[in-house]
Amino acid sequence: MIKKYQHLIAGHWQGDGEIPNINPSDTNDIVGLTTSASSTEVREAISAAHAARNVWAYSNPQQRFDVLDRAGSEILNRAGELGELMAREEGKPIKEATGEATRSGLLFKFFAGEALRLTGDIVPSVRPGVTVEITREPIGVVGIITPWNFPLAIPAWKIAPALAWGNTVIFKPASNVPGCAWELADILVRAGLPDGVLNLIYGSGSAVGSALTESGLVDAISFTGSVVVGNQLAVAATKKGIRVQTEMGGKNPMVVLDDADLDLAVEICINGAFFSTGQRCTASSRLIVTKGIHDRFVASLEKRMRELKVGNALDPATEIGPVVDQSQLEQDCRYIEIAKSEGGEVVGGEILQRSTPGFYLAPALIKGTNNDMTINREEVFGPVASIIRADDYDEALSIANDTWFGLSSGICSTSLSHVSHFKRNSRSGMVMVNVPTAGVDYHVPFGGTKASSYGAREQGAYAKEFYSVVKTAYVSP
Ligand code: UN1
Repeated sequence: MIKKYQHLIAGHWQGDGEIPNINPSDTNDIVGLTTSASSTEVREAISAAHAARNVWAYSNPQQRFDVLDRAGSEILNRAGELGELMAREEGKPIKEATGEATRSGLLFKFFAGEALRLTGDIVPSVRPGVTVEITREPIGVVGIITPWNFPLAIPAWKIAPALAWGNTVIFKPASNVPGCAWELADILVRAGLPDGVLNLIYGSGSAVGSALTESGLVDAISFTGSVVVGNQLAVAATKKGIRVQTEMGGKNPMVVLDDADLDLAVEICINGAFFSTGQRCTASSRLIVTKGIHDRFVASLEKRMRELKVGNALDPATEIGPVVDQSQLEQDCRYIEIAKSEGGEVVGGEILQRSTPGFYLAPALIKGTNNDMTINREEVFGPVASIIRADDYDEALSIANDTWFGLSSGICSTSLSHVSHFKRNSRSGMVMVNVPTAGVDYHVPFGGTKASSYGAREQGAYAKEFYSVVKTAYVSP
C-alpha cells in the first residue's frame, strides 16, 4: 500500500494525497502520495498556530524539554528506518542519510536542553530604587520553509529551536521530500505536542510563502533554499515587519596550498565537492590550488574520482547517489556544457545507466578554469567542481573571496601562518581548516555572509537571537 502524506492542521491530519513522490534512484518506485494545500488550508494552518501560541508560550519548560527529548529519542532509535526513507525519496546514500537522521535526533536533544537553559539579566537601574529585568520571550508564530537536500536535519534545526523557546510553527517542506516531513511531524505529535503548536503544510513555496507574509498573524519566517526565492521572501516579509532569516546559496572555495598533506586534501575535496551528490549549499565547488601542488593534486583527485561508486542510494556500497530529479540533472548538465564552451576541460560528468532507471550523473571536474567563468560564479547544486590554479597563497585568498557568496570556505595547509591568516581574512560565515567545507556540527552556529545568508544565525544557543524577543522591564517596588 502506498503511503499518503497529509497536512497536519490544528492537530488533525487532512487532505487527499494524489501527487506521486518518485524515487530518484528508481523512477518506477513511488515512495508516497503527497498533496498540495489550498489557500484555505494554508490560512487554517496559520490560524491554528496563532490560536495555540499562548498555550505553548506559557508552557512549563519541563514540558517543552520532555516533548523535544522524546522526539529526539524516537528519531535516534529509528535512524536506520528514517535514513532508508530519506535515501529512497531524496537519493542520499543510505550511510549519509542514516547519519543525517542521527544528527536530527541529536538536534532535538540539544534544543530540549536549551528549553531549560533560558536565562535573563537583572541590572541595577540608573534611577534610585528601580531594577531592570531583561528576559526573553517567544517571538510567536513562525513559518518554516525547508529545502529537499537535508529533508530531516534542516527541518530539525529550525523546528526544534522554535518549539524549545515557546513558538508555534507552520512547517512547509520541499514538495519532493514529503515523507521525511510527515515522519517528523508524526513523531512530534506523538511526543506530546498540543494541537496547533506544529502544523504541516505541503504545497508550492511561493503560494505558502505569500500566505505567510500576507496573513498578518505570522511573526517570523525561517527559510533555506535558493537565492532568488529567499530574497523575494525577505523583501515581502520585511515590508510587513516580519522577522526573517534566509539561508541561501554558496560558491564555496577550498584552497589547497603547496604545503598541504596531499592525500588528506584529496579526501577533503572529494567529500566536500561530491558527497550528497554535491547538493549542499556548503559544497566545495571551487578548488583553488597553488601551482607547486597543482598537477599532483589534480592527478590524484581524478584517480580518486574514477573510483567513486555512483549508484542506487539504497545500496550500502554507493558513495554518490543520483541527482534529485530530472530538472536538477538538466541544470547540472547545462552548467557542464557552459563550462566547456567557456574553455574548461571536463573530466567525468557523463549521464550513467544503472540497473534501475534514475538520474545518475558521474561527478564532474572542470580543469583549467578561471574565477570569471560562469562555472565559478553561479551555484550548480550538483556533483560538479572546478579547479582554479593560483600562483601563491595571496592570490588563492583573493580568488576565494572574489564571489558574491560567503557561506563556507576551507583551506588545506600545514602552515600555521597561512591558516591563521585565512581564518581571519576569508569572507565567509564558516571557515574549515583541513576539514571539508560541508558537514557541520549540530550545536554551533551555522550561516554565512554576503548573498549566502540574511538575518540571525541558525543552530546552537545563537539561534535564540531569531526565535526569541528581548524584553526590558523596569521595576519600582
Ligand atoms: C552541512 O553541510 O552539513 O542546504 C549542512 C544546505 C545547508 C546545510 C548544509 N543549509 O546545504
